[in-house]
Amino acid sequence: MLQFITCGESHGKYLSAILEGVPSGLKVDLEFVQQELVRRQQGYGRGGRQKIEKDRVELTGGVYRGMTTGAPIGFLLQNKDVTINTLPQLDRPRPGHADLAGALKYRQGIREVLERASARETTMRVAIGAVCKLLLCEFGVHVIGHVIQIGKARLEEEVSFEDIEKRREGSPVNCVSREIEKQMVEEINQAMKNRDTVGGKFEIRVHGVPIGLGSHVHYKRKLTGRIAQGLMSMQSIKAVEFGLGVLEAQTPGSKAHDEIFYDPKKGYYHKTNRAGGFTGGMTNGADILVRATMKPISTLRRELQSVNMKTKEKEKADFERSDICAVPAGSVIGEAVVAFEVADAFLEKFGGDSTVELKRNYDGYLKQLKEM
Ligand code: EPS
Repeated sequence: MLQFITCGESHGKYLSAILEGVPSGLKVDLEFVQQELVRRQQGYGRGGRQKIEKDRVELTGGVYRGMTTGAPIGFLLQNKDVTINTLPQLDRPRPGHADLAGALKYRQGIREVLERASARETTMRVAIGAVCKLLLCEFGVHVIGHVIQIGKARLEEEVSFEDIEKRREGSPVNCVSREIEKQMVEEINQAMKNRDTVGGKFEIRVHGVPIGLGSHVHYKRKLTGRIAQGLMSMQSIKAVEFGLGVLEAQTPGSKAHDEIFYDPKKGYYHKTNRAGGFTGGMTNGADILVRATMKPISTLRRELQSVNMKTKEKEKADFERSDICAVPAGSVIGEAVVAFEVADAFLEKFGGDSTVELKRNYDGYLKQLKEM
C-alpha cells in the first residue's frame, strides 16, 4: 500500500524522497518530522559531519494546509557539506564497506559507490518514518526504540514501553539505564582511543498494535519478514531477531511459547511476549518486539588491509571522516523503518483513501473481534 523511493548522494546538493499511499486527512506536524531528524543526528560517538549539518526537510507535495491530500508526499533536504565534486577519488576499498563490490559491479570509482551507500540516505527514511508514526499515532499505535548494547556493555533487564519512554530521555546513547549508559560511553571512548569503531544492538517496541497485521497465507505478506527486510536494508545491520530471538534455540517448547488466556473485557490475550508480538507472521496483539544488530562502522582510523585498485598493490584501506559508533542513531532509524512497515500493513488491512474511511474500517474490525 505504502511505497517510497529515496534519491541523493551523501555529499550532493540534496537528499529527496517520495512517499506514496498515505490517505488524505492526516495532520502533518512538520516540527515533529524535524525533531525526528534532529534525534537521528545525535548520539555519543557520531562523526564530524553532524556538526556541519542541520537536517531539516521541506515538503514538496502531497500536503496542503498541513493536511495530507492522498497524493504522493515529497521530501527535500539540502545538504550543507556539498563537496561531491571536490572530494578525491579513492583507490583503496574499505573492508566491510560497499566500496569494492559496488565499484566492480557498476564499473565505477569508489567515490560514486560510497556517496550512495552512505548512511546519510537514512535522513529520508527518518522523515518518511515520521509521517508513518503520525498516521499510526491516530490509531493509538506507538513506535519506540532504545539501545541495548554497545560493544560489551549490555542491558540485561527487560523494559516496558512506558519504561523506555521515560528512562531513555536525555541519554547520549539512547539507553534506559544510567549505569549501562556509562559502560557504553566507555566502550565508545575505548574504541576512539584504539582508533577503532564499535557496533551494538537496539530494540524497537511497537505498542497498541491490533491483532492481525500481516498474514500467514503468503510469504510476502508475513509482517515479520517485511520488518526484517526493512531493518536488514539499513546500512550496517547484520542480524534481526523477534522476541526470544536467537535464544529460541536453547529454550524448551514449554518455555518458548505464549500461553493463551481469555477475559470478557480484554478478549484473548497472552501474559508473556516470548514471540515478540508475532505468530504466523501476524501480529498477536502484544507489543512488537524486534532487535537489530549493527556491525562496527567500516571506516577505521586504524586502517585495514586492502588493495590499490589502480596498481593492484597491497595497501592500507582509505580513511575518510567517520563515526566511531552510530548505534544510537541506528535506534532512531530503526524506529522509522519499523513505523513504515507497520503503517504499510495497517493500510493493507484497513484500507481507505481518507483517514476517516480508514478509521471506520478499523473500528468495524475491532467490533468484529469482540464477536469472536
Ligand atoms: C552520515 C553522514 C556521513 C557519515 C555516516 C553517516 O558523513 P561523512 O561521510 O560526510 O562523514 O558520518 O556515513 C557512514 C557511516 C558511512 O559509512 O558512509 C549521516 O548523516 O548519517
